Amino acid sequence: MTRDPTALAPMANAIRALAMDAVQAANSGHPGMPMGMADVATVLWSQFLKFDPSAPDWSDRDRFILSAGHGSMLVYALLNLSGYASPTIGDIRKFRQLDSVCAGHPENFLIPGVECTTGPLGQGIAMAVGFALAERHLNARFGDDLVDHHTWVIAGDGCLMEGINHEAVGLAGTLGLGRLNVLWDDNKITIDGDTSLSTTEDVLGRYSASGWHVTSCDGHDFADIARALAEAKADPRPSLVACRTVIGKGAPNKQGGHNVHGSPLGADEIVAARDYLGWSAAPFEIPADIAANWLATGEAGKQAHAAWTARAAANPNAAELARRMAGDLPSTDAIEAEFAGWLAKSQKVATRKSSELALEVLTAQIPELVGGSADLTGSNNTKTKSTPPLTAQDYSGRYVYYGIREFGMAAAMNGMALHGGIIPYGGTFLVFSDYCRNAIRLSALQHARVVYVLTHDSIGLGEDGPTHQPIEHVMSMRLIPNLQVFRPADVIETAECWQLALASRNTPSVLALTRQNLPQLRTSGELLSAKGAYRLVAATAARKVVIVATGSEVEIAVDTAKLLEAQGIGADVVSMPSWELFDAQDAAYRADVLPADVLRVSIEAGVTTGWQKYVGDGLTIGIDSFGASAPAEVLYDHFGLTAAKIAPRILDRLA
Ligand SMILES: Cc1ncc(C[n+]2csc(CCOP(=O)(O)OP(=O)(O)O)c2C)c(N)n1
Ligand SMILES: [Mg+2]
Repeated sequence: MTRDPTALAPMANAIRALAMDAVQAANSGHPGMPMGMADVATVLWSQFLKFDPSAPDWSDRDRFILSAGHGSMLVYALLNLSGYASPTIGDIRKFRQLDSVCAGHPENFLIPGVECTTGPLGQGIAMAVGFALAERHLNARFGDDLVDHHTWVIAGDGCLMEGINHEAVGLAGTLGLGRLNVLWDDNKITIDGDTSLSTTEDVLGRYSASGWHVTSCDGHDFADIARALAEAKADPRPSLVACRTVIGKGAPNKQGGHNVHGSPLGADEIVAARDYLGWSAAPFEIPADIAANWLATGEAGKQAHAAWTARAAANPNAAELARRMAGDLPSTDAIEAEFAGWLAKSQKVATRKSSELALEVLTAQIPELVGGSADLTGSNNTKTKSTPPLTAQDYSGRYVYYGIREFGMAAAMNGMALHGGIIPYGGTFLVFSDYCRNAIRLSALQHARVVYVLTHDSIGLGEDGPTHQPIEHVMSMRLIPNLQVFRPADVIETAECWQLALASRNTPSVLALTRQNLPQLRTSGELLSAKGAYRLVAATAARKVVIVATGSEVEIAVDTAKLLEAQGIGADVVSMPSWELFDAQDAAYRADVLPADVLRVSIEAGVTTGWQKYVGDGLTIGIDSFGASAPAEVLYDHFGLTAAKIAPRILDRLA
């Protein structure tokens, strides 16, 4: 533990030097934030943060989240200086270049010590809420001996201005997440200039009103920083520490101005900064005594890790915690046996209800499933008997009442998934996926196993009308890389899609589910949804048509095929619960399911753009306008989505 200011100042200057030199070498990047927060970060890492650089995956480490991701050089410098294997000085020299792990913004999949990907402002702090919640939940289950850590966040003015910040602050306050400590880089500067251009908010007052502990410090006074951080750590409420700082501190002619936010200092200013800071070392060189002081910051954490390892060795629950943290599922035999029994049942239920039935089985067998909804529990069907409420009074619960905070919920779920030990799922209406879209995108980018239960997935929701009826949503979700979008057609496919979602360690999933009841179409077959699409009904007469459909429209496809067969036209029906999984099949399978030598027709109650990929110049039947307010059956007829209206169109095309 280093408290000597004469040692701390050069340590902080090492961060400044690396930041300004790396940004200069890249001729791109953000020196202002790392230089401004160097002093605060040095105190945090040398006196408070619990970490073992030799074990970046140690489950009981404190989590450090750089919400102000544009200041990525700060975390790269901290990890390198404190002795993590990655990034190396070579990586830092190649900051922002293709072959360096030091990407423009910190990416969790490139460097083990980077807990989450940040850059989209506000989401780091919102993910931190999930990290802090995961810690309390696992602590309630496994006890202080195994789970006892803090979540530390550095956030900027931008993070605190973004709307998602309000959701995160409200959630953390309500859940009493006292181990969440946010260090605000209160430099009163954003890209456009002084913060007074755009805000007059009493930030501390807002946090305080939301149940947070708030305090301030001089972000360039080591003793005052340590005082504030100790206060934050001790307070049982989540804490916000306003650290008054000067952006670009150390660049004598540029500090304090908005131009230092996101541009290299330039050769002359770097010379001036070296002089001002008394930093004579060459670029990317750290004097030995300063390097040694930095390496010493990991010592306390190494000892804490060793003590933890000894406790874990004697703890009968340690193996279960290790399983969960590794992301391995428990045995799924009982789940598979239960679902196999459903084939003979013929249940006619909405897929949102099917999802609830599946979740009853899954949550009973998989204790790491933690559910929730953004105030639509009864509509999303996300609550089960095995998931009692997770509250400030009882963190052992498994159901989070997120409130009307879709974006905050999605980001918190990312945080929980990335913390490890939890597989989060959460619900809202599919149409409101737009409210949390960037967090869904970050689930995919970060390889986070999060399951989005998005119900009311089409005009089939009926009377609530066009504001609530998704049209472009399923298709636009399919545009996000590394996101599995499932639209199951019945109770069997819904159970299969849940199984596939949970088995996908590094991929988030969306389940698009109906409000309206659907017949059970499948009575045989095992995990057919794993192929993404499969032949549900084979043509009886000579095959002239293949109809491919998803979700609630598979029933319509089956009825349409019957009308065609009655006229001697052979028609296959293909159910396609997942584009992504189908695209992953080999060419022979894909050609067999969707042969090019017959008329191919798609039916989906949403935009038709995109279906051409599977049906070529065949028919794409869908809805390319907003919906309307009416009962579901009336709307399906109005928009031409009935067998009686589709069959003649197909016959026309064949004629
Ligand atoms: C959601 C989002 N909107 C906009 C941006 C672009 N952007 C990056 S940094 C920044 C200004 C942030 O100001 P502040 O947090 O005060 O950072 P500082 O300038 O103090 O380093 C903006 C607008 C972003 N990264 N994310
Ligand atoms: Mg700022």
